[in-house]
Amino acid sequence: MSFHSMWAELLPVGRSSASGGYRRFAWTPADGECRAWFEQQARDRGLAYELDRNGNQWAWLGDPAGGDAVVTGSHLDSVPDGGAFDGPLGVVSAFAALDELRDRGAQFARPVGIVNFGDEEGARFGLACVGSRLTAGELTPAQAHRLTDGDGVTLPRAMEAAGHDPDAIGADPERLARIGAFVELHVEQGRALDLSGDRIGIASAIWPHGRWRFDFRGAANHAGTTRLTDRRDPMLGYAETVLAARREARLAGAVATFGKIAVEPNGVNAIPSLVRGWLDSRAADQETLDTVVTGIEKAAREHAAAHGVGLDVVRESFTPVVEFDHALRDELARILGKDTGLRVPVLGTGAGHDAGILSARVPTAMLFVRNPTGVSHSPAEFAAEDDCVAGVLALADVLEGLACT
Ligand code: HGY
Ligand code: MN
Ligand code: MN
Ligand code: MN
Repeated sequence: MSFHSMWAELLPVGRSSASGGYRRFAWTPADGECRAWFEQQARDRGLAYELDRNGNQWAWLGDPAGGDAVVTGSHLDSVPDGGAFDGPLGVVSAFAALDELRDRGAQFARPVGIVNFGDEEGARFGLACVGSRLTAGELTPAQAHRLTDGDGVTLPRAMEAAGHDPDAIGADPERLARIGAFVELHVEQGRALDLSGDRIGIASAIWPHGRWRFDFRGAANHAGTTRLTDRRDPMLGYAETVLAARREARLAGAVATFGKIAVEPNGVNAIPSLVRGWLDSRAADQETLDTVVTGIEKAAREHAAAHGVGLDVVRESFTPVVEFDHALRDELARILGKDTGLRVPVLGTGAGHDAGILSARVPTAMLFVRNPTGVSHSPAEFAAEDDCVAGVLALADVLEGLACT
């Protein structure tokens, strides 16, 4: 099966020798190596290769102009020190599943597409799913042009440096109109399949989730000479808000994470003037998420006031709940259960995906592959080889069921 050779080729790209984690940020050289790998796979298979206006890559078997293509794929970029599977498993499995169908002598009745969506993790510019959001028209070119990374490099400059025209970006309804169904295979980012003893699962929904920036503004001063009573230290308001977030999430059965912080002037011997913290919060339903975030913001304002510091809260991104297409979900369950008669587990997820962005415009489904660690966005993320192979065969069965006679 071609999965192993492709996996071995891709594995070293952007990998840290120290941690084993990945740093494949959008429009960086590592991202460029991944893109070159994708294009090579497409050309090696005689597929029609396209790089679209938003930096997403497509490989087509057949002419998708008819509008009923079955598309599969995922993303190749990563979070800082990310795992090997989140994204790449879906892209490598897509090519391997197509190879499997060709080996089976499958007769294609519909075009099949493979996609690598650009900048899914948002690790560099702070917004997830940039490639799919631009394509879906959920992100305007003006909004995208304002995205800036931690070094002050804007998205347009980064795109230009990678040889892509930033003025070409924008909604691409014609491209979406080509897609009759999109199926994303992804490593599970949890342990539900490990606990149920299944190799493969089908997604039911993606939790509503968002990112909020909390700016605590105090008074910079000398760490050695300023009495405690004279301080307006924003770090205290931030620290107490992190604990309040954990409390609010636990009470609501949701999740809330302050995983990223920026401090100014960021000196060991300087009381900060500004502490900027980013909250990622997710819940099974909108009402719960609203309750959690409202509770966190209320606590943050109280703590800020208690320490004489200012607070601004900005919602930077938000993705409403995604209920995947029921008919397509049930078709996947029928296809995958037809030989064994077994029910394939259907599970929700708190992780965002390009499939979540597309689902508002295209019938969309997701397949999950067992991750015995349940860990993701970390070098510890894992999927066993036989489960990866099971994922490829399941994806091949799904593509055969949807696109072949
Ligand atoms: O953040 C997420 O859930 C996704 O992995 N980008
Ligand atoms: Mn991810
Ligand atoms: Mn992912
Ligand atoms: Mn994703």
